[in-house]
Amino acid sequence: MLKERNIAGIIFDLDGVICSTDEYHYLAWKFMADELGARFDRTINERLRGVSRMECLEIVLETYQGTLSPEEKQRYADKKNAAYQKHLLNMSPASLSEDVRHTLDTLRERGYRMAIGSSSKNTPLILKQIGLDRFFDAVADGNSITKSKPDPEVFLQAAEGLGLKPEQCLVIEDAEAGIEAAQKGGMMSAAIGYAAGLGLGDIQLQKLSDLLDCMRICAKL
Ligand code: B16
Ligand code: MG
Repeated sequence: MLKERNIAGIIFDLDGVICSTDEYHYLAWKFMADELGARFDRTINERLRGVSRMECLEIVLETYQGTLSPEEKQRYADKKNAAYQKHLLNMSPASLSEDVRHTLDTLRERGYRMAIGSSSKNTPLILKQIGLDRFFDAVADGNSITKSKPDPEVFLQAAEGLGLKPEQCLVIEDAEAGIEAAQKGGMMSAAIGYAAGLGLGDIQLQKLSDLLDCMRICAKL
């Protein structure tokens, strides 16, 4: 468990952990699926957590009757992203919950190194919108990786950016693919949201600030 490790770094997933952009992904894919006449609901949506945009499109197209060329697929992916970005542009520092802000500030005070490990190519935009573009010590995201979760690449990059070994890092994730990626990368994981509901990860959090007690217990041991 956590107490057996000397955790020095925390790697946060972005969508669904730091902010509720997972809901905006759902709304944008729903809009896209309706236009295509494909069936899309919240159960299918859970499979999109943590995986890349093009992989998401393939999942959305599973119930689509027609066939799309690679160019058409790219066009739909771009259209989904444009719909998604409209929501992102309405975000501001006020979109960050008090619970998340307090957790990040407290972990900073306690001296942890902190990184983002996200599959999203929109990571720089999101961090800017919520006022966290200068907060993290390292950012690994959809723009820097070649394989998305459940491959561990994004978390290994984040750990390297922090100057830490994987076993010194704890990953916070809401996605099944993200928890699997942390395990494959040799990192402990804390599940929140959807992944916590499935009982995944080494520990489960009801809210992000639950992490503060977990880390305090670890620090005392
Ligand atoms: P984009 P995370 C992931 O972000 C989302 O969970 C996933 O649903 C999305 O498809 C992926 O980012 C790519 O996002 O289209 O913005 O590049 O959870 O890894 O922070
Ligand atoms: Mg996520």
